[in-house]
Amino acid sequence: VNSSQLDKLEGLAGKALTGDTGATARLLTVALSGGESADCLSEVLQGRERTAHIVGVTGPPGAGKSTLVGALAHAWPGEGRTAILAIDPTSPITGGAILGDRVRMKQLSGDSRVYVRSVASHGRTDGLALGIERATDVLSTLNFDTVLIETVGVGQVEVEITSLADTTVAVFTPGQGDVVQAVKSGLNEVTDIFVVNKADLGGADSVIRDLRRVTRAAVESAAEAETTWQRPVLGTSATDKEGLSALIEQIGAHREFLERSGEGVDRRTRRGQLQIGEMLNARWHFALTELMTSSQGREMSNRVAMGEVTAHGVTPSLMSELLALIDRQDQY
Ligand SMILES: Nc1nc2c(ncn2[C@@H]2O[C@H](COP(=O)(O)OP(=O)(O)OP(=O)(O)O)[C@@H](O)[C@H]2O)c(=O)[nH]1
Ligand SMILES: [Mg+2]
Repeated sequence: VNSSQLDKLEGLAGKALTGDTGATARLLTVALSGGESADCLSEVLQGRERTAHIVGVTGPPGAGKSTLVGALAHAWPGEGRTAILAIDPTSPITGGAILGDRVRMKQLSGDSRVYVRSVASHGRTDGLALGIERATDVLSTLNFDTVLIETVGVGQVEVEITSLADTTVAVFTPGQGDVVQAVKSGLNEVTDIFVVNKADLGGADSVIRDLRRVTRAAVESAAEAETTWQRPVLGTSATDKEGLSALIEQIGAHREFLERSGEGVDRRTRRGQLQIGEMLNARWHFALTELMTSSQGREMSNRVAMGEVTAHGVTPSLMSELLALIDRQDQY
């Protein structure tokens, strides 16, 4: 690894730790663009404490996620710093990124406890953005108390966010159709806190009631109650700043629950599994492509197709070829 690059990234990380927003922005750019420098950054941050609580905010388009996330960060009590990673659609039609940014800029100008970064989704269809896992990891080493991630409202369930967040908040609005149905078809399992935003427009009460009915977990004993999170359903008005402290309180309660029940360790472990799995998958696929397009691979494939040998029969020898290829990749 290039040592001058390591030094540069070390320097930026040092500055970012003291709250330097320019340095923070540059580190995030490195993380988001991926490649060798991003790997280098991961190395620099290796061994540092990851203390931030990561909160994912998801929900359908226009539910008020950007407004809510900005208002929450601003209303957060104490001196702790909050980072917002807002994944905005890159659509030239809706101008999502620009609109969302404008909303947040207006809310947050002058609040030095809050750092905001918009990230373009660049065609990733799961509501996240390329490099977002690494960007989140970077922020969690930089003395932020909370990292709020707003996912793109692509109109479907953004389940992927739950592999990244400690706490997942789903935002709905009254009068957007059958919320209960939407929740039943997948969001129920992965959401920790339900929010019915735009409560100022009326009609929120019945949606809240319906949601409470379908999301309540069955608990049979006191011991089970200790280890079962009862997903709260809250009404908010992001524009009128109503219900924000109740939501902040529930996010804190869920954070405590994760610690107390051991569920937090499980979630972090799953995150690590995904990271390792992605890395191994990439290496494996690279080697597999190399092997199958080699003359040996093509000849073997042809013989399998002609019925001279079986795929099952050639697997052991191909497997050792693959491992040898991966070994050779390591030498570079
Ligand atoms: N009446 C009312 N309007 C709200 C509330 N929260 C947000 N809005 C409005 O709803 C519109 C959409 O808000 P955004 O915060 O951009 O919604 P979003 O979920 O981030 O939208 P996308 O990122 O495009 O999916 C804006 O015009 C907001 O001003 C609320 O609590 N009450
Ligand atoms: Mg938004």
